[in-house]
Amino acid sequence: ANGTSATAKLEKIPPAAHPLADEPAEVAANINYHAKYSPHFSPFKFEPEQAYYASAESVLDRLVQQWNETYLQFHKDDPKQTYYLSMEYLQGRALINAIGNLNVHNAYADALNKLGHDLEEVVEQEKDAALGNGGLGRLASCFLDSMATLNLPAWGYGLRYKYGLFKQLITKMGQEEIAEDWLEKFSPWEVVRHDVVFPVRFFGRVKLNPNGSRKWVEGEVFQALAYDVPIPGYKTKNTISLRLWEAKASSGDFNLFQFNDGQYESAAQLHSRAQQICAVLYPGDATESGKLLRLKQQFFLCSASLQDIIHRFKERKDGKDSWQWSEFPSKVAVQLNDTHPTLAIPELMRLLMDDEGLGWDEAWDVTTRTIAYTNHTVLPEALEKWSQVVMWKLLPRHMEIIEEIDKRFIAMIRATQPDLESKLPNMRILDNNPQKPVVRMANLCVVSAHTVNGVAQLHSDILKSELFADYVSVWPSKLQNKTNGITPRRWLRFCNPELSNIITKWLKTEQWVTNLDLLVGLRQCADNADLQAEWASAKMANKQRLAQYILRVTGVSIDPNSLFDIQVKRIHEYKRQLMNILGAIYRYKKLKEMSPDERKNITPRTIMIGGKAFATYTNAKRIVKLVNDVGDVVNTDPEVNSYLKVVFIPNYNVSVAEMLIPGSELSQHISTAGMEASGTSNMKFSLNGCLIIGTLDGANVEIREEIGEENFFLFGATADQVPRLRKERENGLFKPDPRFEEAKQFIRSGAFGSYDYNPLLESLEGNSGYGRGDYFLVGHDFPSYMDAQERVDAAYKDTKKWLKMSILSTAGSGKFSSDRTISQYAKEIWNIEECRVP
Ligand code: HBZ
Repeated sequence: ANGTSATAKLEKIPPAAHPLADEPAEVAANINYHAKYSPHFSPFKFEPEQAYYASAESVLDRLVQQWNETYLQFHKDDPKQTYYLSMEYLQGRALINAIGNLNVHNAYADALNKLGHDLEEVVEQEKDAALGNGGLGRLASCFLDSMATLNLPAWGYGLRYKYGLFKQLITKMGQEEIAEDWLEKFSPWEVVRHDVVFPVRFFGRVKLNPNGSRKWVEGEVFQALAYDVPIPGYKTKNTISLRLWEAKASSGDFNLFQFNDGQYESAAQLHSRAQQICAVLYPGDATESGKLLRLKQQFFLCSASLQDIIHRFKERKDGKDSWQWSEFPSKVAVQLNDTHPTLAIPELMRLLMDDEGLGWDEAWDVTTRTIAYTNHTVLPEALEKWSQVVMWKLLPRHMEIIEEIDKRFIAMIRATQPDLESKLPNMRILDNNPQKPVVRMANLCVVSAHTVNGVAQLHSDILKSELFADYVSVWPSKLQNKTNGITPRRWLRFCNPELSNIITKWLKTEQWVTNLDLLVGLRQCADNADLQAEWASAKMANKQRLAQYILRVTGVSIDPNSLFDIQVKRIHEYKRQLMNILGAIYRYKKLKEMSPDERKNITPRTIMIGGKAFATYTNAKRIVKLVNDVGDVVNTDPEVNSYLKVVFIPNYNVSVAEMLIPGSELSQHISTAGMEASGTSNMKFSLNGCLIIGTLDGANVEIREEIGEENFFLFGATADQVPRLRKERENGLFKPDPRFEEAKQFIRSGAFGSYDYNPLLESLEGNSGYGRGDYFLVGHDFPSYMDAQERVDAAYKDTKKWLKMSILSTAGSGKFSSDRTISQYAKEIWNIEECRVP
């Protein structure tokens, strides 16, 4: 009662202190307030770092207000809501994005000036939040930005890893990984919610109740504690949440008796076990190693999130009649970001049956109408399979439920489509191979979700015709396509203000930031000499900034007048960074053979390659080493280094991307056709007026369609040719191109040092012990790749033509806004509508 009356009193007193006005003087006063009173650092120091924290805290003041209004609105209107479950979010920096979305950029720039600081320098104090590996994690972050901007009632759920993606150091040995504690100082963007806590159980056993119901009991129970991160929409009050769970032990789990007895470690055993759960992001980007801890993480996310979702569903029904579970799917949509959160399926079944008392049929109906699944890969080694033995131990009740889903699926097929009998061993969820019985998570998702989607048209077509082909006749409309997108706020408006201003000037509106299709308006002025001149000068400014950055982090000086050619993404054999570096090696060798006069006709190039290799992926690490070794030789060769530089960009991450992409002129998206589900950096480069050299793979296909085939440097086999070409390769029918042989031979000659590159080279050969007989068809595609590179050089010499192509790339990128993607998910999968704060 005391608390309530105190709250009533508080509401009568108008909040004093720092007003949230947009005038620089008041913003400065607010930053000043936080600098003085922050509990996190001394008030006597006001270096850029303190200026960053104080600015962030002052921005959070604004966000908290909008955030509260948003949730009041959601609570009042009680619309259907979407919950995006993802093991990864690659958020990058938040400050510059938040002040941009809040439309207070200039006010903060001026305010910091008044306080003796420079906004750009202050912004760079922030560590990237890298709770993801690559494209899949960054996609989740772009989606959150779009969901907020489109005023959708939506939440992101994830885990609060202490150590996100490792930091990459480049040494004489190649890549080295350093753990990075992004929370070392503290994150000003999270709000811990001690009022939002749910128990999550592991191990234990299933108890049979006298009434026939079942209950999961005993084992270990941890607490999931919520940390909320605000996600502001662009120029809207709507601010949604990314809710990250942290694992804690209950205070009662601390054994005071043991501790007093001097047994410190065992006294705190459960506490240290709890800490392990969210200690590190799983650093895999393709392969799955059967780590129990990873399975624990996945279940932890699913269980905590679903308990929270169910709690909210019940809470909204407060005051009305008690809830109808059949209404749950008209209030809740759950999207699984790949199979990583698949355990949401049996966990929702368990909660509904064992805790809420529903029967199987009712629970199954609710579950399948709630859950949808996105697939991000067709690589067989990346399809998750969990050992049944491990699953029975860790999640015995869930295994019972999965067995039942499997059993009922088989019965359904036998009853309705007996012709599929021969396909059943591949379609069913359990693989009962006695050597290693496993649960196939993708199959569980396809059987249980109401919708399954791929992430680009070609990828979705492949899902239908190959990976999930057997299911198409069972559920003809379950498979959909949702071509990926990127947020135009972070990936153009904020990372490339120079180009953004030009676009706004020529389109005479800034509406393109939320309606990216308006970029087509640039088409009609692609030939305009004034636009081209402005376009060229923005690109040059960005190239100079990039050159300074490269000099600072690598010591290599690059020429802003050379063609800036970039490939940045996780290092993987299917992405074929090896083809890129072989091309660079061939180019270097030809330059060496030329006379000084002949060289004068050459288009100078700077080839930049960056990306992280999974720590145990040896061939990927060899590729990193090779790029660095080639760079060391080429860049210090005075004969040719004004025509060619090769630079490895260390520690590629979101912030580095924001610097590189605006300064790029050519980018490489050269995966073996059929293997890259979509790619999203291709969209970022294209949006920033960078031309693409690429294969007909993933979203490249659609980008080329949108920007026009004459503006895309295409090469290589198509996806439907790949199986035949692999067979021919196996059967010794492949005739290598002399350029390919020459490049490999040059490495073998020791031109780039004495490191043993044989395993890498042998992976490109027919039937080697190391490789898979050039499974990725580098040899087949190399000649057409080199031909396409010649077309690039020729096009670059014609500056007007190149600028026109660049403008047309931006003009044709409207489709690739994540606003478009998310609108499609909202309409075609989630069935949700906007809920806007007035
Ligand atoms: O998802 C990527 C795809 O390779 C890319 O083509 C697509 O554009 C992007 C977004 O749809 N996939 C990943 O990034 N996958 C992972 O990072 C990953 C992480 C953990 C795993 C497996 C894969 O266990």
